[in-house]
Amino acid sequence: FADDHNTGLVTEEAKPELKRPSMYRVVLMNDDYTPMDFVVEVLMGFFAMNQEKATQVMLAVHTKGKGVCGVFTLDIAETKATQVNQYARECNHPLLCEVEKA
Ligand code: TYC
Repeated sequence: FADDHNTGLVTEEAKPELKRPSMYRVVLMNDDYTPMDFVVEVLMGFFAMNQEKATQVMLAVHTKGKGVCGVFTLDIAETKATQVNQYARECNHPLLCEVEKA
């Protein structure tokens, strides 16, 4: 039903407007108490990183204060952050994951 060529004539030809979804960063925050090994396990378990990559990201968060674990559509980003925060709380660590628009 789109006016494809701005003719002012809206045709009956259905034209889906395909837009790329907005993307969101899942960001891990540094803290003084969560063990480094735990953070590495979280990055491997929830973000499918190998040990080398997970260690790199963990150390970047440790030194810079925060770091990106991955970029996802909103529902996946929110689910990952919630899962990480729930797991960290179950394990009595203050580790915090946040979502921000990319
Ligand atoms: N700063 C923590 C420590 O020295 C390690 C750490 C890294 C904690 C990354 C959180 O997101 C984090 N044990």
